[in-house]
Amino acid sequence: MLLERLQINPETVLVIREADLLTREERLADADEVEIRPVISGGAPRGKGGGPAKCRRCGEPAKVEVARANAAFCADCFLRYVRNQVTKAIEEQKMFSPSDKLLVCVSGGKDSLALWDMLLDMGYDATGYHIVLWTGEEYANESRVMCERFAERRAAQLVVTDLKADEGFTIEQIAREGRRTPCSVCGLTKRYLTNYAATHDGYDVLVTGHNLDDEAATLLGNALHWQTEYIARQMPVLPSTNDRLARKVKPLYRVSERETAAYTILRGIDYIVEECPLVAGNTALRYKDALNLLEARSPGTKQQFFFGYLDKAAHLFEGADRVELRACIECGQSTTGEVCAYCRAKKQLRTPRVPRGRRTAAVASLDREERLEAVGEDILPDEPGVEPGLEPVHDMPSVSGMSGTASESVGTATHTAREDGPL
Ligand code: Q46
Ligand code: ZN
Repeated sequence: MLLERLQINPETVLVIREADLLTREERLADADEVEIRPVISGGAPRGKGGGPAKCRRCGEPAKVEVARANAAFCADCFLRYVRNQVTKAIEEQKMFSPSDKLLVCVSGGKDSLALWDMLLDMGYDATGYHIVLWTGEEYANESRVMCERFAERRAAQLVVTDLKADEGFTIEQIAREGRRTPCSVCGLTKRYLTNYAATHDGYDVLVTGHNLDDEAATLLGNALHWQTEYIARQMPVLPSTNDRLARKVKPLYRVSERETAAYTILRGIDYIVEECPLVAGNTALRYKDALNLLEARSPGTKQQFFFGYLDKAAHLFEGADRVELRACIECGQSTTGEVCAYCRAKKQLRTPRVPRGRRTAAVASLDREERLEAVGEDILPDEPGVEPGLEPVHDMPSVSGMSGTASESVGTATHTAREDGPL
């Protein structure tokens, strides 16, 4: 009723009262204070006859409704349901084994922290990796704090790269100078730095927090533009094809954004609720919006779309992403040309501004090259205009010579750029 009165689609939010989740049947007292937290996506069934929903597994009053599974769960059974989805993803897709060293990209957002939490609970050797992107002062500080607090609480190892201190630029600066779209450079930077960290610091697998909503939105964007080479790369596992490319996996691809949000709340994990200040430029949002409309009318649409692609269509695109790779002459990372897109982008930051009339053409041509490279090196944008996950796995370094140093005091480590680096 409250949500109806506020004209809020209940499928896109979670209602929280004193760190507890409320289902839509629960009544509020006048004195109750509730938080209506936007989480995007999801859905919910009512109990039989319109009564309160019961947990499908144990029959206790439900806490979380999962419309796409036509089910509702109590807190314990919901956590179990989410973990089962992740276990199924890891096992069915042969993502990694208990002996592998995992590097988990963490942004401070709900998806990546929920995933890190689950992997640690499952007993994996999972180190977190956070890049301070500086898409906004406050946002950057808070995101880092969320990751550090989580690492401390779980006594887990966290590696941090500070873009400003270690690489000499900030995404906010790029947004301000207007030479490139922030999300385009940000996506490129994250892919480059995560790949660097994974391949140079001895990790077997790079793990990202892309969820079902992210994957369905990316697939929709790619299908609308028939970007077959990007469609071919939209798999939950991207194998390493050479020692400069990390194996990448997405264990949350079976879990929706609303479900990871509910998981973090029920587990008492603090995450950064605010969106990245530069998110307005993220074109994946419009595909997410479109899918949310469909999901609200037909729960299960996103799952049907993405799982259907994996089961029935992915094999049709096999090989569409094949390109010849070589080592970047500047940094040694894989690239389709002489100089990789990251090195080119960094150089461009140092060059004089493009005259106003020529700026569009210059930016467009660089983006086009990057898009071509993305097919081969997977360090660049996943697909034109569609940035990976809204969650900054947010969704990172591989310049030969970069090094990581562990900080003993808080269990974190910082990558530092080499002094003779491209910047
Ligand atoms: S962090 Fe970066 Fe996202 Fe912010 S600037 Fe865009 S890509 S929105 S996933
Ligand atoms: Zn390079």
